[in-house]
Amino acid sequence: MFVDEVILEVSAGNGGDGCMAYRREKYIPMGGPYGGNGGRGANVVFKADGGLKTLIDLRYQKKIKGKNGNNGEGKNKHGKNAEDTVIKVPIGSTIKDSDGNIIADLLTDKEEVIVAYGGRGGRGNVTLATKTNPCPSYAERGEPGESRNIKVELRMLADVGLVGLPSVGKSTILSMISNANPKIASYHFTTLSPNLGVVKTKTGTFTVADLPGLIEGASTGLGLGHKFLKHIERTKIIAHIIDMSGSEGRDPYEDYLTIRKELKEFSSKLINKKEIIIANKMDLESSKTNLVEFKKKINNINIYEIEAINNKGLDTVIEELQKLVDELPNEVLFDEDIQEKHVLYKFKSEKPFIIKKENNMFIISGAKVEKIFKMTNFNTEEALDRFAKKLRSMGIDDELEKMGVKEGDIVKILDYEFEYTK
Ligand SMILES: Nc1nc2c(ncn2[C@@H]2O[C@H](COP(=O)(O)OP(=O)(O)OP(=O)(O)O)[C@@H](O)[C@H]2O)c(=O)[nH]1
Ligand SMILES: [Mg+2]
Repeated sequence: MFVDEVILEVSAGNGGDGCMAYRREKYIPMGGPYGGNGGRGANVVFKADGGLKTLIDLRYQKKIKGKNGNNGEGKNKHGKNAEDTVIKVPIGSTIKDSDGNIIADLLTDKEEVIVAYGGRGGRGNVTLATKTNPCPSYAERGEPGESRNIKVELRMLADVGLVGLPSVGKSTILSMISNANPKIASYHFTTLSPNLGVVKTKTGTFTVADLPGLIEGASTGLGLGHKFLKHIERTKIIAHIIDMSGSEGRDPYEDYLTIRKELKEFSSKLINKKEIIIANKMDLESSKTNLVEFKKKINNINIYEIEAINNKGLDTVIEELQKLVDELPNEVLFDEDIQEKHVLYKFKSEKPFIIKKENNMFIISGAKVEKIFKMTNFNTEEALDRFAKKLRSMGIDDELEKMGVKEGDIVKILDYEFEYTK
């Protein structure tokens, strides 16, 4: 799979509830309010981590939930804010909302974005005290944390791209050095889309993309064309694979030139990339003499001799690749595909409420009104009054009147039903 993707539900933590308490101390008669505020709920944060290569760790985690803030306590003690939940993803991860809008592209190491905001803590009765109501008998509940469905996509930024003519052994190499199981066969164009593998070496890991074979004229659309070359624009290293045996009747040096020409025609970026040359099929008879000729023509560039099929010579190759991967800077380019689809992410300005009439019941919904509802603790008359006032100030009563509400009709918010009184 070239684009690694995971669908997740993320919920930030709820705010802690505010506390309703009175000061009761010896010799202090009318102690006044003494309840502290709740703490903020955890944000869910996604952070790019240069050490990660795939989204595999997220695949088994369908839901991510941030911790709730602590509740406020008496003696005006505020609840603690919850620590953010930080999810590490590889560099190159794109996070989208359920409509496909991009929330963030994490393109540099340690870059981070808040994907779901934690709820604020509810206010305790100390904070809620006003001149007209110096000792409220209610406190707010914590604000619910934001919850949303997201998709995380990784445009695989392979460290190394395996490039070469068809049937030179690219997929065989990938199967030997990595966890991948690509299809291998003696006919051309066995590989139709890029395969990715993760290589573990003594000192680290890197990723390799095995690309479909290129042929002369690929840049003009022959064979599978060059559409896959754009994937290696983002790689650090090109590993150029050559069938040194000339088993299909071609000259290995000509093969080398053909591929270089196609790379160059595709883009100057590719031709200037760090390249290593791998001579494969060294088990076949003609390979030794061909290699001598090849080396003469190419001016002693270091060439790695391998027999992919027998897993020979590959240890040296992967050690060298690991070294280069560690040395070279991360090349993270903006993919045009991403840019095209990139829209500025904005919260839709929501209507504060919607009222639907069903028989004699009025159902009120909307993010704002539901939030006020969830933050209200309905255990005292005063809290209920305050809730009613808030609805009135939002214009809900006026709207209900317009819709013909009568005394005693049922008004419903979420699961809560109450009778309408003027
Ligand atoms: N003798 C010999 N044959 C090899 C070696 N490596 C691969 N082959 C054979 O070469 C053929 C092509 O191998 P693949 O790995 O499928 O080649 P590819 O470059 O991925 O080919 P495409 O996906 O079609 O571009 C297969 O029959 C392999 O068994 C090798 O070191 N020696
Ligand atoms: Mg292949």
